[in-house]
Amino acid sequence: MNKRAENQVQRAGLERSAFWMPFTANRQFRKTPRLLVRAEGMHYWSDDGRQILDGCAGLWCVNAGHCRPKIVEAVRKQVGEMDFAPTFQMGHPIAFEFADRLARIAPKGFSRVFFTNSGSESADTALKIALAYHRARGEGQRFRLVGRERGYHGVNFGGMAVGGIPANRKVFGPGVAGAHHIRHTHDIARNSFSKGQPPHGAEFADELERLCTLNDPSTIAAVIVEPVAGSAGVLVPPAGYLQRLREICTKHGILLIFDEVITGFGRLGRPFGSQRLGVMPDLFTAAKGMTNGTVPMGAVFVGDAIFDAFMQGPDGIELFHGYTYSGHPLACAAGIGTLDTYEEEGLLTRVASLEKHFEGAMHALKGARHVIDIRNIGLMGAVELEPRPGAPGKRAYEAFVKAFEAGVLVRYTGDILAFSPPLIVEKPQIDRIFATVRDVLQALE
Ligand code: PXG
Repeated sequence: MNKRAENQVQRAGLERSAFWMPFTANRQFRKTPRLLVRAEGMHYWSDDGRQILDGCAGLWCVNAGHCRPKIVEAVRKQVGEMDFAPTFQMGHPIAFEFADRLARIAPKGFSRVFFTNSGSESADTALKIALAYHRARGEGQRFRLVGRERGYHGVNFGGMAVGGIPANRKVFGPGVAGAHHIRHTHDIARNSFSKGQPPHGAEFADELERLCTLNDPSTIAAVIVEPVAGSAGVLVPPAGYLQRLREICTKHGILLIFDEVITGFGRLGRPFGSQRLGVMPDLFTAAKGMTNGTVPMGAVFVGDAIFDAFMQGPDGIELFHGYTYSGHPLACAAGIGTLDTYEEEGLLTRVASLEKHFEGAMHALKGARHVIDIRNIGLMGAVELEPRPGAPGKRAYEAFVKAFEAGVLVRYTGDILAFSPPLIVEKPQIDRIFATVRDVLQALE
């Protein structure tokens, strides 16, 4: 059977397949499937044999590029040696080794790592650690959790409660009690086409003071924000905004959690976003780039003062929390292979040498058809489109489909196109991504 006929048979099977796809228009997809069958370096290959340049690191996770030999080899070796081992009241050396390697690249004062299996689990774990921390110190009345409009902290109940993307919340009932939100920082009217941190909007952080006044600050346990909001369309924090949040949290004894699931592992030119942005949280989450997307894994990095508070009191289990797969051997092996690759190739700081080029190539789209805003920091950026009247989201979706057909993978959310190529990207590949987007937009209604 030739390739085309094979594809048709495969695709016919998709119509009836059992796979309920996540965050996907399932019926629409089955009529016009996009299937990826192979990946290497900066590229995917589709089932019809086309090479596709990866403009978004899979889903913001494949920071070292695809199928990197050290990572592949580490996982292969581990799966044949020890497939699984529990981490409840026992352990295996590779989990300790990986945690120590992670602590070494974390900002000073974060020498403990709690393993999870995803960004969603990391967000929920961080929120639970915050609640348990206050309780351990005799402040169990702190139960409120504050997130932000347009924030994304995964899809589990805790992350959903503090998350701020309406569609991810609206059909799932009342959720977690005591969840509040401050406003998002997106302000195109004042900050359009900003490069790096936009100048206006530090005062948006003052909404936290209003919540404190309204609810009594001693009832608030934690504030969670993404240093740069990713999923909602790359919303870069205004200059001074995170500093202001930090000050208010410190003043009231509220823990500040950074969700670094996207900003971690080199995306902003430093190992973690906090280091680039110059503001330190009390806890921060990670996932995605932690294993280069190879094996699911996440983590919460815990500030020393918080960990120490748990290590007081009588002997016994200090935190009743964890997952069967916390510190899974395959994930740890993938993670160590990932850190080796990042370190050997200088990927955790490589963005510094690419950022200006990326910024220039993106902002050259100013004036291109439908474009109403462009923003960027590190190796993440967004191009916002004017919504088509009466059909919000359609234009960006069509741009995504057309770019895919033209051999470039981009993300879209609402009417925003998002870009986050692997950190191994070369300048001509950056140029190609944005040249393709320009052509696609030009041809789009
Ligand atoms: N926090 C943040 C900041 C994220 O970006 C999660 C938590 C949840 O991670 P898991 O591993 O549970 O999915 C994320 C995930 C997109 C997109 O298109 C973004 C994410 C996931 C899928 C798609 O922007 N971010």
